[in-house]
Order: sequence, then structure tokens, then C-alpha cells
Amino acid sequence: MPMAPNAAETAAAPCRTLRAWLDRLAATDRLAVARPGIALEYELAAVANRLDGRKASLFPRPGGHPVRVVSGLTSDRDWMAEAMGVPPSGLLPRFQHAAANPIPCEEVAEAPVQEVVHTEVDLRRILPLPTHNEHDSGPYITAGLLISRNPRNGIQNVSIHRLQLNAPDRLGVLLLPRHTMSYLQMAEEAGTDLEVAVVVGVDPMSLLASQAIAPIDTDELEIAGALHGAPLPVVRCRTNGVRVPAEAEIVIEGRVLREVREEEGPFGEFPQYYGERAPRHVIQVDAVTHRKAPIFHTIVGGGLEHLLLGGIPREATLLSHLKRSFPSVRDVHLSKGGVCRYHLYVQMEKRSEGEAKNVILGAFGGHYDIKQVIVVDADVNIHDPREVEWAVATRFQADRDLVVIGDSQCSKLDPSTRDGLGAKMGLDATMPLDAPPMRFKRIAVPGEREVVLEDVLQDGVSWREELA
Ligand SMILES: Cc1cc2nc3c(=O)[nH]c(=O)nc-3n(C[C@H](O)[C@H](O)[C@H](O)COP(=O)(O)O)c2cc1C
Ligand SMILES: [Mn+2]
Repeated sequence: MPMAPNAAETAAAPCRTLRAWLDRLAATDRLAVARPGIALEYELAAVANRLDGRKASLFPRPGGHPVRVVSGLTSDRDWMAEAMGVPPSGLLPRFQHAAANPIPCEEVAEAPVQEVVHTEVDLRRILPLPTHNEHDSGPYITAGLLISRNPRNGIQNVSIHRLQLNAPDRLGVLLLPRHTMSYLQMAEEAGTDLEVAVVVGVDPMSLLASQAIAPIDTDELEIAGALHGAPLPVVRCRTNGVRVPAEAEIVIEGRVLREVREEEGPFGEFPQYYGERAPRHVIQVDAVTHRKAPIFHTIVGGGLEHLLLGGIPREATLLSHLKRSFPSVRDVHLSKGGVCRYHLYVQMEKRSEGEAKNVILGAFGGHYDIKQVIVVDADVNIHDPREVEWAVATRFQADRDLVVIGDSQCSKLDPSTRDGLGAKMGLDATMPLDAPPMRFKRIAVPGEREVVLEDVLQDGVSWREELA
């Protein structure tokens, strides 16, 4: 496994449960605990958003409900590496390795997640369901892993879908045309509903694995196992054949109903806009199981946790994709300003003139969500937007370094597109290979990094002292 040289000092064991991760956050002053009784409507999301990226938040007795809520578990890139047990530079390599080397799950007969079983289901009574953004249609489950089984071969799929409370035992679900939708179509062809489970309250690695861009019939729980470095223990649901993580907090068992649609949305989404209201699929809930005193995880739409969970697995996939054709590519980054989806920064060691433009074209082919690519040289830190802008300011000329492709497939959630039809823009901000050596030489003061300020500065001395 590729890792940075200092990995031996900083690497720890990967974090395998939500509770272990909460312990780690609490021990390092990164878990803020609210006073009991914060309102489930808006107030909880307001507090979580204010802490976003700095601290995770825990809400005892939210809206008077006995079940605690947590949010903001993975709202920092370095935390994600820490939960993985690698230094920050190991984040993408480790994810690439796990996606390429999944570890099969291990079935167990008894599991903490089934300590309490409800077959009479009133979701709002069992779970504290928050409402986040101003125009959201109502309470949502936002951090549930939706696990389904291929009805033909039993292979499982894992992904996150927003789930609207439609009735005490019914959830509206947004299924974009990805793997769950394909499994549902197979079920419909066989004339059946699709058995599913929604798993809430899992460890950071399972959340991340759910976002892997993997081929259909790749069980993302096996990628979670690879990230843990051990098979994930799973247990069979009580009312259907789906296998769910045994150490999770809460499982909602049910079926996506064939040929049923109910109105769902609007809902505040990752680009900081609302996803529209429309007829969508429906999950009929058959049972809920959970740990004693379970913890409910919620992801506030558009927050850093939402952005990073989608962004990091995409970066890993895009890096693998680009490196296949361009060994000169060193690293990629989906910027936060570009909602960790739309704007890609690429760092490369250009070997031939024009190569950066080929990299731009390759990146557009990596994922249709990408609308802007900026390629920079190896001396530019792509994790610092100011450095990338500096490269554009000093190494880019629009008349020769700009690539624009109109009317191509883009994200439908980008409101500036015409229903997903939009333009791609690429900026080659690399230096010309034949530039004279001093033209693009970055200025530097010798010894600046090595200065130890405590050694050279004196404390409490007035500037007048030398005059005396
Ligand atoms: C917090 C969060 C919410 C998401 N909500 C949805 C959703 O409502 N519908 C959807 O199709 N994808 C949603 N996604 C994206 C999918 O979970 C993601 O694309 C996943 O990798 C798809 O898995 P698949 O390739 O196995 O189908 C969401 C992702 C995150 C992180
Ligand atoms: Mn999948």
C-alpha cells in the first residue's frame, strides 16, 4: 500500500464503529455537546452548521426525543485520513487500494444493532427526525446507507439516498439512475418489490465506502471492510434477506415498492440549492431494529460533511482514471468552492507541450459532473485555492490556454445548466516547457522555513528600549 514516509509515526488503527469515532473526537476536543432539548426543526441544523468543519455535534434529547442525534462526523479531510489510520497524504492512495482490494463480509448470528426490534412502526416515535433547510418539505433521514440486493444474484449494493418521511411507516426516496435503480428494475421485471435496509449510525469508513464509484455488483460493504483492514461483521435483517453492519446503531427494514410514486422534495442539496419536488419512489417500512440507547446520525444538506463524503471517493476514482492515460499526473482535488463535485484541480509534471490540455479532456471524461478543470505544475499546492488562483494569475493566458466545450452533459443539480446540458471549461495554468529558467522561478528567502521564531524574538521588550 502506498503511504507517505512518515506513516509509521502517524498511522493508527482504522476506526471501525461510530462509537469509537465519537470517543476519538471527544478525547481531542472535537465533539461539542449541546444542551438537552434543541429543536429538531432548524435549530439542530443551525447549530451543526455553525460548528461545521470545526467540531462534530451531539444533541441529547433533541425536541424532547430520547434518542441522541450526531452530525458533522466527517466534516474535515484530515479527520477522514485519521479515521482511516493514515496521514493526510495517504487518503486517496488508501481509498484506491481498498476499492481495488475489497474484503468479503463475515456473517454473524447476533448483533448489537438488533438489541431492540420494532415491528409496529411509527418512525417519528422511534427516531428523532430533523428538518434542516428553510424550504425542505419536512423531516428527512439523510445519513442512511441504503442497502439492496441484486434480485438475480444476491450481491448487495450500498449508497446514500435522501429519505423523506411520507407517513409513519413510509419513506420517499430519490433514486438517481445508479445501482439501486438498476436492482429495482430487475425486481420490477420479476414482478416483485425490492428488499432494502436503511442503516443509520455507522463508522466514517462505511460512510465513505458507500460513495465509491464502483462497477455494479461491487458490494461497497466489502470496500468498507478493506478500509477497516478486517471483514465487516454483518447480520441478516429480521424481515428480509438484506445483510446489514452488525455494529451499526439503527436499521430500517423495508421494500422499495414497485410502480408506486409519491411527491418528494424540495430538499436542500449539496450545490447549496434545493432539489425540486417531483413524484419519486417509496419505501414501505416493515421493521426497525436498533441498539439500546441508539445514536441517530444526520447529515445537513450542503454542509462540509455532505460535500467531503462525495468528494473524496470521486477524487480517488478520478486520480486512478487520469493516471491510466497520463502517468505525469500526480494528484487531483475537488475544491470546496466547486462543491467538491464541479471544479477539479490537477497537479502534474508536464513532459510534453500540450499534454495539460489532453489531461483537461481526460478529466471531463472522468465524471460528467465536472465542469471546470485547472491544471497546474508540481510546485503548486492544489489543496490551497489561493495557490491555484496564483497559478492562473501568472501562468495562464485565455487566448491560448483555455478549452471550452459547449452543450455537454453536466450535473442536473447545477441550476445554471439547461436541465443538465452545460459547458465545460479547462484552464491550462502550467508553465511552457521552453521558458527561460528564471521567468517562472518562484521567489524564496533562503532559511525562511527553518527560522525558529521563539529563538530569534524577545518577549516583553519595548521598541524604545534601544533608544535608552
Ligand atoms: C449525504 C448524501 C446524500 C445523497 N443523496 C442521494 C440521493 O438522494 N439520491 C441519489 O441518487 N444519490 C444520492 N447521493 C449520492 C449516492 O449515494 C452516490 O452517488 C453513491 O455512490 C451511489 O452508489 P451506487 O454507485 O452504488 O449507485 C448522496 C450522497 C451523499 C453523501
Ligand atoms: Mn454500487
